Amino acid sequence: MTKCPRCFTALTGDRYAWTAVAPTDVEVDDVATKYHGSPVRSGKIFELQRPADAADDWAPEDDYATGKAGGPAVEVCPQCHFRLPVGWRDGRAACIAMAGARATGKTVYIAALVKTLQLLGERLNRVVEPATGETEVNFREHYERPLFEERGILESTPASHTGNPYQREPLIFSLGPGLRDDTRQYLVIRDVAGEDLENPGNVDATHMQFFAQADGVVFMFDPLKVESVRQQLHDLVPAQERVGGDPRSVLRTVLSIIGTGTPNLAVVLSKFDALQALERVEGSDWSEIMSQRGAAFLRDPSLQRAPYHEVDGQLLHEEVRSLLDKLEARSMVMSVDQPPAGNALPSRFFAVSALGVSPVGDRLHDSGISPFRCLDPVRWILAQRGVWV
Ligand SMILES: Nc1nc2c(ncn2[C@@H]2O[C@H](COP(=O)(O)OP(=O)(O)OP(=O)(O)O)[C@@H](O)[C@H]2O)c(=O)[nH]1
Ligand SMILES: [Mg+2]
Ligand SMILES: [Zn+2]
Repeated sequence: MTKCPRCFTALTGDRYAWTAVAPTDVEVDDVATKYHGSPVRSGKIFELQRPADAADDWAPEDDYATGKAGGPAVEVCPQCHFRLPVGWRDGRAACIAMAGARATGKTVYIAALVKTLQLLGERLNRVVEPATGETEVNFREHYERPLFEERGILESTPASHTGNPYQREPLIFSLGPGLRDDTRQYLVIRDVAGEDLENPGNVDATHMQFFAQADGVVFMFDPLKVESVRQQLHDLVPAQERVGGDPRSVLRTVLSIIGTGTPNLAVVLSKFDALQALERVEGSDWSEIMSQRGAAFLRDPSLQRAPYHEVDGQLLHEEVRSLLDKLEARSMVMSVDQPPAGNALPSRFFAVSALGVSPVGDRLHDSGISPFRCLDPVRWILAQRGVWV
């Protein structure tokens, strides 16, 4: 069973919906509008429920949809009316939602992640590419070009109530056929604006409910938000202008949105290059921690071919847990272990650096981008979903 790439609701064999490929009449679609967060217009939606007395192998008749639509039809998600990519139900997708305060590095991470996934794909003999035209344009315009071509840092992701929030559309990447069978594999990522998660009023918003249905939530924690780290880094790396809100309250909001959902929760210490730079602060306790030989957080095995490396992952998990303690983030670790609502989620701690080195003002460092451990959180989630294992 796979999920809708927008609302992440499971697509079961009991409910189907279609619309005409080129509808003649379009009007405001209340359902799609709620899930999208701003007005969406659609053609008429034709729904079909499995009849109560249907046989086990029941499926819609081949020409049911075209008959209803009076011409070519496209399948849409019965829950949110998102147009499903061709053959979507036959594939296997891992659906991931990004989370974190403003400027924690979510958007830059996605850009670096996709590049690193492509490298891993080459080793696995798989092509990683946008699965839809929308993803191709969206990824190029908002991630790839600003970062890799213009070599600038990215703008804040626009809040969902403003002009053109590109993150309302999911990023859908095809990962090629499976490693053990021919099922097409996909990775769906939904970027979010930290601003939207810093607003607790969004807990009940329908357009945020994909968090509850996600296979994985990647929650980013920015070490530069910690005053003592910022002070020690003072002369070592350029200060960053954009600063986000309180990570603890964002985590609370995210956990409330998830409610009784059961995604895997990856808690990620982002901008790890900044902490690594602390090695150079002579005589400080951070310099001692960051120069420990043999620490998992100082090596990056994520491009190794084998599936997600469980032993390395657990080692890193314990190390990052103690780093978070040191970063005065113990209360965050506690709310992961004992969430306010529902049961503790399957969770793991990670450390990543999307850029590899600190940017200088609003430009990337001259040495370019060298992502560090970016694949780990996603490979952990993919492994739980049986994608690329
Ligand atoms: N040193 C360092 N800085 C980073 C890294 N990744 C991102 N940054 C910095 O953090 C800033 C914010 O990154 P974004 O990816 O735009 O943050 P975001 O979480 O998407 O922010 P919103 O869209 O506002 O929610 C960037 O402009 C960079 O300056 C990293 O790996 N290392
Ligand atoms: Mg962003
Ligand atoms: Zn949907």
